[in-house]
Amino acid sequence: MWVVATAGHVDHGKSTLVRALTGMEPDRWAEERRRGMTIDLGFAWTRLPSGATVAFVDVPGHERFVPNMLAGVGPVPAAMLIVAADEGWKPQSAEHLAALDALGVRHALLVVTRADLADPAPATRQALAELARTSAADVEAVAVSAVTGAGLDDLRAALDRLGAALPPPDLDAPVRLWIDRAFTIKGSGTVVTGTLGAGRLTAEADLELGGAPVRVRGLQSLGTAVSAVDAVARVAVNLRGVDRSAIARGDALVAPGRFVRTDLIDVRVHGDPADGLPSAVVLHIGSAAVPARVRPLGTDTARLRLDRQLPLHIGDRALLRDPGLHRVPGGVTVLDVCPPPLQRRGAAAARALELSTMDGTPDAAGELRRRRLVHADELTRMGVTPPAPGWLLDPGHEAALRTRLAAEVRAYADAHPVDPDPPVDAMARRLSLPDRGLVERLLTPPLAVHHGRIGTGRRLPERLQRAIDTVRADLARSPFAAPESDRLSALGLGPKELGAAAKAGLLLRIADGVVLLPDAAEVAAERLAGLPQPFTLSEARQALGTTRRVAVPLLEFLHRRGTTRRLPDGRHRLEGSG
Ligand SMILES: Nc1nc2c(ncn2[C@@H]2O[C@H](COP(=O)(O)OP(=O)(O)OP(=O)(O)O)[C@@H](O)[C@H]2O)c(=O)[nH]1
Ligand SMILES: [Mg+2]
Repeated sequence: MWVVATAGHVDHGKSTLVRALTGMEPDRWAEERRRGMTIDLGFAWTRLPSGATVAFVDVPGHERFVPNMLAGVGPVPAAMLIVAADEGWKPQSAEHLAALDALGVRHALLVVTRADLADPAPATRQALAELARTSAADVEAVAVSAVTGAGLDDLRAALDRLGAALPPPDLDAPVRLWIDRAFTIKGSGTVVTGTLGAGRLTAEADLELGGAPVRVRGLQSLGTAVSAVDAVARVAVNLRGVDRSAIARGDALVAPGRFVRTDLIDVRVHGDPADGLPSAVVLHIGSAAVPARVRPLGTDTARLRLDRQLPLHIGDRALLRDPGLHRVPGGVTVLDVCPPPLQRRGAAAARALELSTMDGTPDAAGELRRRRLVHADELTRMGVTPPAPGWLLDPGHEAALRTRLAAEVRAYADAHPVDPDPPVDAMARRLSLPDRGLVERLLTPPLAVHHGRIGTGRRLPERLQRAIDTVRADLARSPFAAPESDRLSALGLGPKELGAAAKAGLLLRIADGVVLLPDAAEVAAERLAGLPQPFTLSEARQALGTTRRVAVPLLEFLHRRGTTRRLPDGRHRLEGSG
C-alpha cells in the first residue's frame, strides 16, 4: 500500500479529487459537508491500474486548520499538491509546500485541478517554479477536472509511477505509530488510527503509549481485520484496557524500549539561521504538535525544550512553526535526543562546535566518543545500533578510568591500613560509574573482586600483625581465656583492628571485644561432648576452663551455627548427641 497526503489552498478541489479517484467520502463530519470545507483529516483509498492500493490522507486547506494539515502529512512519505487552475498559487499553497519541504518530502505530484474552469498551463508553470526551489524539485504535473473526469486516468497512471518510485519502507524498524484519530467502538473499546511509516505491526504486539504498556486487541487496515500490517499503511488499532479519554492526536504507539521519551533535543535548523527563529515555536513531528522554547547554539543548530515528552530518534525530521504569524515553517533534523546540560561557562559554544560535526545519521562510534560511557539499550532507544550489549565505554575513556581506579584503590588502601580492601560500591561512586560490574571490568590484575571488595593483597601493618600474633600465642596456651579489654587496648587492638584480624582469618570474633582462635568452635564442641548431655552453662564454663564473659557468647555462637541446641529448661545439648 502507498499512502499519499493531499496538500493545497482552501477550496482548490482536494476533497473533490479524492472523491473522484476513490468513490469514498473524505469529509467525515456533517459540519464539513454543510460548510463545503474540510476541517479535519479524511481517509479514502482505491486500487490503481497496476493493482496497487493507494490510501489518501485528505487535509484541510483553510489557514485556520494548518495544524490538522500538519498532523496528516507528518507521518506520510508522499504528497499530492493540488492547485486550482482558475485560482493559481495562493498563501496556503505556499505554506503547505513549505511544510512538505521542511519535512523533507521528496516524492510528490502536482495536480492542477478545476481544469474545466480555466487553462491549467499558467497555474502549472507557477507551481512548478515554486516546487523547483524545494526538496520535491522533480515532480510530474497532471491537469484534471474532477467534474468532467478529464485527466483522471493520467493521474492514476502518474500515481502508479509515484508509488513505484518510493523508497521501500524499513520493515525492521521499530514501530512508532503517530495517532491521528482515537474513538470508541461499542463492544470493542478504544480504537486509534494512524499512518504506519516503517516497521511491522502485529495483532499480538506489546506496545507502549506514553511510557505505559498497552496490548493490541485487534488490527484493521482499510476496513479489513488483519493479523499483521507492514509499513507503509493506514492502520486502525483496537487497544485493550485503554480509556479513550487518555489518548489524543499526537500520542504515539511505540515498540517498548525502542525510543527515548525526551523533552530536550538538539537540532539542525534548515533554511533560516537559528538565531532568527522566534523563541517560542510549535514543533510538529508525526501527528504531534508540541510548544517548544528555542535556544540557538550555532548558526544552524539549536536546543529545543519541549512542553511534553515525545518518543524520538536521532535523525528524525520535524518542523517548527510560528503559529501566530503563519510564518512559513522551518525544518529541523534531530541531532541528539539526550543532549548534555550546558551549565559550565563556554559549554554552549563547545556544544555548537560539536553539533556542527553531526548530521543526524545514527553513528555508534561518534555517540560513544561523545558520551564516553553509555548503555547499549540507551543507544537503541536513540535510534543507534549498539556495537555490543551492556555498558559501552569509549576506549580512550576506558584507559583513563583504569588508571584512575588503580589510583583510587591505592589511595583507599593507604587511608585504611587496617582494612585496605575498598568496597566495590565505594569505588563505583568515586568514579561516578553507574554499575558495579564496570569496576570489575576496569580492574587490572592482580587487583580482583572478592565478596564485594577489591582485594589489594596488602599485608596488615607490622605493628598490628605483631599484636595479633601475641593474642594468638596466649590463646594457643589457653584457648578459652579470651584477652580482657585492658589487655586488648594495651596491644592497640580496637574494634577496627579486631575486625581486620577476623576478616584475615586470624581470629574468631564471637562477640564485641571477645576473640578466640579461628578453630575455637570445633575445640569447644569436642570438650562439651565429654559432658553428660544436656549440660548447664556453669558445667560448660568449667569444662572449657573459662569465665561467664566468654562462655555466654560462646554458647550463643555455637547455638547460632547449629552446634548446640537450647532446651526449654535453659540447659544445652550438643546436636547429634541423642
Ligand atoms: N468545476 C470544477 N469544480 C471543482 C473541481 N474540483 C472541485 N471543484 C469545486 O471546488 C469547490 C471546492 O472543492 P473541495 O474539494 O471542497 O476543495 P478542498 O480543496 O477540499 O477544500 P478544503 O478542504 O476546504 O481546503 C467545490 O465546490 C467543488 O465542487 C473541478 O475539477 N471542476
Ligand atoms: Mg477538502
